[in-house]
Amino acid sequence: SFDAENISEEQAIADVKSAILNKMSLAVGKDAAYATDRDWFVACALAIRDRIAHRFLAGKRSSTSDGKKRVYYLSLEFLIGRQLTDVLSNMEMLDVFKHALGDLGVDYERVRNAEPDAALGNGGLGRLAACFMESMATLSIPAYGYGIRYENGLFRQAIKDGWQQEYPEDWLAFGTPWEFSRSDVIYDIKFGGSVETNRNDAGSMRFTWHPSEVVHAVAYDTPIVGWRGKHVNPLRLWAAHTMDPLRLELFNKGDHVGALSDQARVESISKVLYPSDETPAGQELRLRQEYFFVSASLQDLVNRHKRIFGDLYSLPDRAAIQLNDTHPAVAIPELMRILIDEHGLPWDEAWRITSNTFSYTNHTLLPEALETWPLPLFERLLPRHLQIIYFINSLHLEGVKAAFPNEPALLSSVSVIDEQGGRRLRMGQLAFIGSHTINGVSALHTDLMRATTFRDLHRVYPNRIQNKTNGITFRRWLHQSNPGLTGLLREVCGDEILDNPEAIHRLMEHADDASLQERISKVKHANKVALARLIADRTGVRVDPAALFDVQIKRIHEYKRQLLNLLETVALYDSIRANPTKDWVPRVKIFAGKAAASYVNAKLIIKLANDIARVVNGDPSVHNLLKVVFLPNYNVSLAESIIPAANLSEQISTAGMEASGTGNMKLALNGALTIGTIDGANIEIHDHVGSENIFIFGLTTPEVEDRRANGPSAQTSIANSPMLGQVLDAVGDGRYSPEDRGRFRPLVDGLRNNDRYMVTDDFDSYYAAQRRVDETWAKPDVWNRAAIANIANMAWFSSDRTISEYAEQIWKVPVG
Ligand code: DL6
Repeated sequence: SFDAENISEEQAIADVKSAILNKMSLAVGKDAAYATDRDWFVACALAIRDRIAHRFLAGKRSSTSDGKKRVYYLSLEFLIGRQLTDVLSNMEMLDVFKHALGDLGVDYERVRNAEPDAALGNGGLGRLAACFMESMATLSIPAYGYGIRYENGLFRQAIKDGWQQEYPEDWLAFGTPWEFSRSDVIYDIKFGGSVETNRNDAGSMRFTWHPSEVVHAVAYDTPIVGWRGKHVNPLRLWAAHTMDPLRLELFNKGDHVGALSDQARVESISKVLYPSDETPAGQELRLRQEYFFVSASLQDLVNRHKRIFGDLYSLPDRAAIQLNDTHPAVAIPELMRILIDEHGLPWDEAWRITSNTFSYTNHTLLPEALETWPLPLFERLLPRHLQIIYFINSLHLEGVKAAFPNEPALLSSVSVIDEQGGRRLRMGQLAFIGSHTINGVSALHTDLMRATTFRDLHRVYPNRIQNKTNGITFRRWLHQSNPGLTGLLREVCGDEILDNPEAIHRLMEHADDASLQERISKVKHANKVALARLIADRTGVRVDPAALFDVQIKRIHEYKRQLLNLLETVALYDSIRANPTKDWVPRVKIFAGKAAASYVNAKLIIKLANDIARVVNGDPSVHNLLKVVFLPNYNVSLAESIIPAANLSEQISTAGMEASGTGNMKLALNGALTIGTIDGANIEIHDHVGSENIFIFGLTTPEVEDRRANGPSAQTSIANSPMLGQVLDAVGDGRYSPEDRGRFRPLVDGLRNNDRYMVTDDFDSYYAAQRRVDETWAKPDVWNRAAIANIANMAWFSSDRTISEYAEQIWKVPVG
């Protein structure tokens, strides 16, 4: 950008130096001589934030004056990670800042590492929201992200004696320099109470909600900078405050604790992110969080729309609201309430506006993860919304009855109310009915939505479901996290790759070129040396960067089948010991991921990984042919270190269960080969990179269904695989837990008696696929060529492509 400002590089560095020093003394309040790494981080962030602010305001002004349609992305999670490198790089100021700091005797890497990760999300869903925000800014789509400003993000994971321990993550303990607090943007959020019904003179009904509690939502804006800094969008996060922070009356009576307890209760709404992923949170506080951020966001956008356009009839033409999963689905009755109760619109008009404004993304079909709320709880917290939902549902069911008069059974499956097993509200049904478009996140997932979870709703509304395969931002996941590979790509394919990922395809022209293969492998090796150092620092385990780095990094969940990988690790360990002189491929199995704190089996799987690591790594008889590493506290920053160093990407979920996956895309883009099932976006990765460049194994989705229905049973699969039988015996009998021999019995018994995730059925085919991996690794030219083919063919997985599709086909907003 110094070019754009027409100044020399020296001048740019000098300007930045003085801006940083200025911030150090005037904002941080320190002398540079005494500054800590964190102080330097804050000074740098504030210095670059000043430059962003101008573009931020300009962007807001121009979309307001142009009356452009805006996108509102409502998400309970934004897994942003660190922002300094992202912002500097997108502002094209990274090198200037590095130089400026260097001149001041400060190492940029240390400054970068001083920034805490903003871990306002659990995993894929939250990280997708962060990639989407960056792509929307890059494509100059006027957009707001709306979410919650959690004081504590996803817990910090420590591993003690091999067990996961959870500690609070306090990224906000010392504030964050990125945000602008908007103490003037405050909304009342109401809860509880009752609804009064009256008829007005014209005979129509009027509903007045008398809440029993009112909470304040206060806005904090973080600017999200697009590539080359052309456009900046706000991520507006809401914090909860009490109306009356200290109830004076109580305080004066000496009940200091009582006076503050109300405040603590209210503010708990934005205290902590629910650490569940693919499992229902199901707590009152969670519903309060959902309504809290939805209501604040809708009041905010309705106000903005009215201010600019005068009335609310044109809302669908000027606003597209995307619901990131069902967590914000209460937005549908909330917008109806605002339009009807607060702005006096008739029902039909309000419904036209609402159903033409919302669209909904589904991220999982796991039945236990589909959100439902007990009616009594919902009614107690949101009595008016329940009335509205009942009315939406009755009109919807009337329509269904009229269209399908001979199918009464259809009604119970498409109803928002689940009448079985205690009456509950089904948020998926609500989101579907209130949206003009519903999308899945990979081709297979979308097909399964149509065929299973939403089969009947899809019959009723056959044109609503679309597919939008996920994507990742190449700025963070290639350019910033893998500068070595990016440099090489620029050289071979030209600088165009920075703006147009399709240009990376040019690499294919040189795929057979030995010198390119050599260079690609050198870049990978350098990244592996760095990761090996990190592994030694964090776990004490020494690994050889020349070994095959085999990584499985993601949330720990039974359907993702870390257990399958661990069982194969044990089988491999046994095979090496049985035949130590064979030409085994040296491997490092790297695991990282967090388990939901209450997920007993997932925590036991972490313990198993650590127990296996202890035995294998301590066994000199395997001669370093196998090492097992569990890296604690997986987060965005750790992913940025692991992904560029990976050779093999483990994407081994039970077919039909991983909606898409996005780690699979990041790893392939960085030249790792995938070993994977025919699941989620693995299928599209396979289509793009070609069968010879990916290791596919396992049952297909229909085969999984068939086995579930007709067998054979897990017992039979185990009986048919002597190797698996031995591994299960060893793990179940305590070979890896001599101090507590029964420790892993629950995992093994679970597989023997009810192998819901088909680990036993897929074991042999997975083991065989791993041996194909070994064979390929033994031919470096073949491996490197395949790595090149992966990198070269990943352009389609850019989140810029995904967002362009949302923009054109769902939101109807122009791109660029
Ligand atoms: O769509 C983003 C991401 C997918 O890539 C993963 O496959 C999927 O598991 C994940 N879903 C969730 C569901 N959480 N809830 N609800 O995180 O979404």
